Amino acid sequence: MGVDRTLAIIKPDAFGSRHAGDILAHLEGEGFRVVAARVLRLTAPQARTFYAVHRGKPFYESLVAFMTSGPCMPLALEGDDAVPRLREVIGATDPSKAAEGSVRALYAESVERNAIHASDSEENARLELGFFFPEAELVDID
Ligand code: 3AN
Repeated sequence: MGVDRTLAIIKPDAFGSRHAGDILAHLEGEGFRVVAARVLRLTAPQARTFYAVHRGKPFYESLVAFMTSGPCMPLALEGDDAVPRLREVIGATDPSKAAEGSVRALYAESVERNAIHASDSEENARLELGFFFPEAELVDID
């Protein structure tokens, strides 16, 4: 275990319903520090690239449409054991199965409109952080 970084995205459902502040507070309350943040609207090519692992799945086109439907908020987060810890804090993909008190239990509407993304491995965290943030934009906290 060590301090490391991971990527979260507050998705268009949660950003549009003005829960970005609540979710940021929740993540900070769980010990994460924000080392970079943006607000942007993904283009279709960007969303397709970001979710390329899901290409061909039945929900892929709908996922791309949802992720491009409005602004979202990518966050670079730092914390102890950040990748697995953040997965735990956000809860299961399906909010009806997400642990009580997790971000998705609190703010997600459905399996697709599930409020937040989090990298699922250290390798993907590196790739996904690079997708949104040049190294120079990640601040040194200490
Ligand atoms: P997670 O976001 O928990 O890592 P993934 O990587 O399996 O889950 O799925 C990526 C995104 O695709 C989810 N956050 C969700 O928005 C969407 N998704 C996943 N599975 C489904 C599904 N069965 N039906 C609709 N959308 C889905």
